[in-house]
Amino acid sequence: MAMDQGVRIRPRDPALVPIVEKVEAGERLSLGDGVALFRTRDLLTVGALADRVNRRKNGDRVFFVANQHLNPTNVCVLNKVCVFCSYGVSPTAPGAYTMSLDEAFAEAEEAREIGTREFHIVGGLHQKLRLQYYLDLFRGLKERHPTVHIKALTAVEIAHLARIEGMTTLQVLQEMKQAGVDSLPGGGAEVFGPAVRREIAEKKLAAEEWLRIHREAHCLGIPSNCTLLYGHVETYEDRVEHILRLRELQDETGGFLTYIPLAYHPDHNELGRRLGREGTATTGFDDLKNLGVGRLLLDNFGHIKTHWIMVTPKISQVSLHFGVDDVEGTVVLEKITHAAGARTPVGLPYDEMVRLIREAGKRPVERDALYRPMREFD
Ligand code: V47
Ligand code: SF4
Repeated sequence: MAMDQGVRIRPRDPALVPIVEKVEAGERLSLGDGVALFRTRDLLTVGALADRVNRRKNGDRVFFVANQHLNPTNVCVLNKVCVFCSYGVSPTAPGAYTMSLDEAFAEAEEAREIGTREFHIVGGLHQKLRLQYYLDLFRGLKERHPTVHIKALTAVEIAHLARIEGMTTLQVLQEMKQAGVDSLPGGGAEVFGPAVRREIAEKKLAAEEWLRIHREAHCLGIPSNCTLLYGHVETYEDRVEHILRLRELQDETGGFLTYIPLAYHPDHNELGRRLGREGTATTGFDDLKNLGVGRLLLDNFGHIKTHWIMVTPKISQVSLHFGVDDVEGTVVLEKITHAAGARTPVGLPYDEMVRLIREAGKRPVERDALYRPMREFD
């Protein structure tokens, strides 16, 4: 493939020379390339390369969405299993909550005033909340907000509902689609490598199951997102192998909309205590690295999303020159990362999203959940 005419990138780290050549020739990067990119201290070369790839795909447009997170319950049967999570709790824990449908509809009412285009709905795996509750929630939301896209339930929640209902995950997905679900969020993937999974989420849905459920969704015409939880016990090889499995599924289905690396937050959870990491989140260097390397390895993805909630709005803004074209959205009220010590705001006003993008010298585009432009700014 012919490369763009930009100035030749000259890495300071000689290990990156063959990678620069490959990217300039439009060649796909390998496992070894990915590991070298994570290992290098030459962050600016990673950023320049990722920026070049992103500009080829998205020009100087940066997307954001007016979205609203809804978390129906924090009660989760896996609260002792996912040792990295501070959100999921037992039903008797202080602060445990489960929304009635009316409470969820009332929280969603804010959508009318602030122009929400997407509900992002995820939560814990509640032993007693049946599939019908979720189907009623989706139908009720669609009735009340017919133009708002519903992005709901991680593969882990879908597998849980299938298990308690004695259904297949495909059947659950079909019911969800009929009830108005338009796409799936990318959570629950964590790190696919079995050794890491054993350490941070033993007995949680295996990698193969997570990938199978996303494949099923794609086959039903439900697009989805995908994630990697980084910054805990995983190695660079674990990160790259995980990303390459996502690339493989994307080659097969084309159903992923975007990739979102998630920065591990160590407060108020077992893993943070075990690692002696409380109060020390990931560094800006590693946050930018994960975004840039994601852009470079996932050559078949249209978009790379920074979750500003986890890496701060400032790092997200800088990442717009490190291969990122999507700054998530307004969010309104985030709970999962804040339970684990995030010090970022729980939501950002629409105008602030526009300002962050503009000040980075990029063109803000308010998108819908499927990346169709809704409003473009100069
Ligand atoms: O699945 C849990 C992660 C995920 C912690 O699809 C943690 O557009 C960091 O998936 N530190 C939920 N991460 C969030 C998620 C997401 C977020 C934004 C956008 C999208 C999307 C998806 O959060 C969980 C888990 O992987 N998580 N605990 C923690 N302590
Ligand atoms: Fe439950 Fe999800 Fe937290 Fe695991 S990450 S404990 S499945 S809420």
